[in-house]
Amino acid sequence: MTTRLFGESVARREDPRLLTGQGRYLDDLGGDALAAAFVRSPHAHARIRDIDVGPALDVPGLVAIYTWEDLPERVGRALPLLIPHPALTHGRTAYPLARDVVRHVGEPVVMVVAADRYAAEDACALIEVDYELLKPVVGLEEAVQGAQLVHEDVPGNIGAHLVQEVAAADGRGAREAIETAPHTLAFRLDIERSASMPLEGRGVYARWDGSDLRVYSSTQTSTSVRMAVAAALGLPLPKVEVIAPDVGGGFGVKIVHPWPEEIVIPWAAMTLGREIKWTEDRREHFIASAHERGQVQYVRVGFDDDGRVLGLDVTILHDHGAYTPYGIIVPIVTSTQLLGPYKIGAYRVEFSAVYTNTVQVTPYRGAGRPQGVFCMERTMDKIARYLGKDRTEVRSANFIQPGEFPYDQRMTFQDGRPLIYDSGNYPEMLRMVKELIGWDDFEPAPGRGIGIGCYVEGTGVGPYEGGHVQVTSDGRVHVSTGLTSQGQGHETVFAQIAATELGVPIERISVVTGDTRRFGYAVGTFASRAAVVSGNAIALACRKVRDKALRIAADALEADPSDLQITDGVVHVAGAPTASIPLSTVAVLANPLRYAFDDEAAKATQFSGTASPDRPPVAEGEEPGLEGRDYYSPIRSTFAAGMHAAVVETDPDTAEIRIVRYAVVHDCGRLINPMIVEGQIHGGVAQGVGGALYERMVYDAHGQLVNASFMDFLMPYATEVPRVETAHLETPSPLNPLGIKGAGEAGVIPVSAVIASAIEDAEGIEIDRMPISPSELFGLRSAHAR
Ligand code: MCN
Repeated sequence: MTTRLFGESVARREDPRLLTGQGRYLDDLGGDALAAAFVRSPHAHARIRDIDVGPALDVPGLVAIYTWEDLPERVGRALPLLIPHPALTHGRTAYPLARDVVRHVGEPVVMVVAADRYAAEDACALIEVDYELLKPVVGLEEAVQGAQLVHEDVPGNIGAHLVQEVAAADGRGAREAIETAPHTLAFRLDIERSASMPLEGRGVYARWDGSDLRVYSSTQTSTSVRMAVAAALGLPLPKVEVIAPDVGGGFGVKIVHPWPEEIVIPWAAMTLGREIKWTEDRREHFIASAHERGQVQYVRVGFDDDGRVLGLDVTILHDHGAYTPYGIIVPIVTSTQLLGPYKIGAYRVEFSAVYTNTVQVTPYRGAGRPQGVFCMERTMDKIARYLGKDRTEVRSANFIQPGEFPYDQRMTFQDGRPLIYDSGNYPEMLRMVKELIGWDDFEPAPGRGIGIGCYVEGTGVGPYEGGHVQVTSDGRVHVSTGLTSQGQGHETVFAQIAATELGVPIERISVVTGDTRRFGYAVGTFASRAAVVSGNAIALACRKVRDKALRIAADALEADPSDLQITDGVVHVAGAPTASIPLSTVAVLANPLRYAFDDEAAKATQFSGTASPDRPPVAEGEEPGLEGRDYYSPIRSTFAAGMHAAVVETDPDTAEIRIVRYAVVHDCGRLINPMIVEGQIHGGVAQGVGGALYERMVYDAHGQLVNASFMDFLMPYATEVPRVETAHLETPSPLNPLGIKGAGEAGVIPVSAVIASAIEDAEGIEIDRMPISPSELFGLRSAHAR
């Protein structure tokens, strides 16, 4: 049957369009729009004494120049703090344009609008901002000394401090359990800053027609941008539409809503009555969007002779940059998800979110999990090394067993709900990954090592998503959902779900995402949630439509709905394909205002069921049209899991690190499209390789990001990314109707831990930092030899 497509590796339907240059990205729109450009702070920390726009006023093509003082009160307010938390006692957000103090290089200070980007940039170059320099706070150690403050009213630069502690079954706390354990270890882990680096940066294009505002944004959250813009501009929600066109990658950075540019550009478009567009350049992306990952972790662990963890105590210093627009979600995720697939006796996780004069931190693919997994997996490796045991044996000794689900980690998850794992099979996963990489047959040799890393990932977080499904009288099915797409393949997978649920060939199904004109209530694409939350919502909406189609068809065919099924877009009596009616005809019947597009549909009028004189044309309780809408709101997150293993070789002279093999076993519940999931994993692993070996944001003592270009910021090329060998395990989630778990971030999460594990095996030197470069490895070798 052509319509049972759930679980099939259907080729990505969006690719012919995207790969032949027919995608419509932000910068493809608004060819006639005015251009915006920004004067951004060249200093990490300074007070604005004066802004002189005079020299720029003669630039040909200049239309307008705006500073914070030009913004109306409502527009100029500090940007919203999106996810407040009781521990975030000193949350701080920026103003759309800097008000009096700039707190990182790149902060927008002045907006220029001009006929084109050249003129706008020329004007920017002539605007003189007089700054009083303040001492910048750079580096976690310096920040927590508190001698200089990023925000004058935030003592010690501590924005948030949270301790989460879970006692052992005998009531002992983590510190006591560690002190009384047979063995203890203590160590420090350093994780450097990195960032989402989508091919397409951010961008906004706004137009006002005198009554309504339309905003295009390269965003992961169009519905939330809409709410933010409407609120800031004082417009009723129906007067604002936000559309995410094709988006060339997001990886987390486009989750923030609103970005300053998403407020000031629509406002200026309204004020001037002109279309205005801005597309971020790469340098702006480096210095004025968001980073992530940077943490220092102090770990103490107590364990028994088998390597079972009796107590774990982790203290995290999290570099939050200058602002906390997205709350403290990243360190919260680190501290809850570092527990991984393990039963830990007693644990205590403490973090401080620390302000520095650097770009703010918001989630980047993995969002705190790579740091947590690095912590726990380094711990497992160190225990194994200490006890002289195989690293997989120590992991096995700590695994949650298949019969123990649902497993309550007795902590609060990032959404405020209990941290309960719904399903999984970690011992089987370990067996699979060991077999895939050949763990037991691996021949150790100097300069050649094997490593492993395990993780669990809470996916499909709420609060909700919706789906709308409409069958039109030409037999086509139009699916829409409010969340956005950045390359995940949603046009394909959501069509697969609809094809399977409705029994319609996929060629007749189209999918629209991220357009508030089509679907106004949605949360967004992040935290590996689209498949679970929108996927189930679309399935539920399809079921409504299917039920309605069967009711109408039953009437027409004088059959019982329970005897009907839909195959290849035709409703028929089960086992009697000739007693049938096409869905296109059902769609015509569903709307008594008949308009037949073709002969087939015209024939629908021969069915008299719905035209009975003693019934209203639209039956009671029904609505006209063959369409339906439904929402799915998960009770709590569903937990995907994975185990990766790698073989690396290190050069004895240059300390170059080469990944020779990379194996992944992954469990995201029922797979909608295995090929797409594998693509997601491959992409994630590539980003993970960047985090493990290459990518870091290098700030100097003045708070200047010295490697803010692709000339200097190392990313892996295809030549550095290994072939990824993948196998799937499917433990369906009992929490949602389709039994699925998320997959979008999985690939990136354990890579640094896996590579560190393998380098350590190759070199016999402990690796406590990510990334690790050849020169650092060389330095560690020299130190080790002394
Ligand atoms: N999928 C599936 N079967 C499952 C689970 C997922 O077939 N059991 C498919 C989904 O249908 C979807 C893809 O795998 O096509 C990823 O699904 P999901 O885990 O729901 O993740 P989201 O769709 O919510 O995407 C968000 C996730 C995140 S958080 C980041 S960051 C990220 C990522 O996706 N950013 C990306 N992958 C990206 N891929 C691209 N190309 N570009 C980005 O910016």
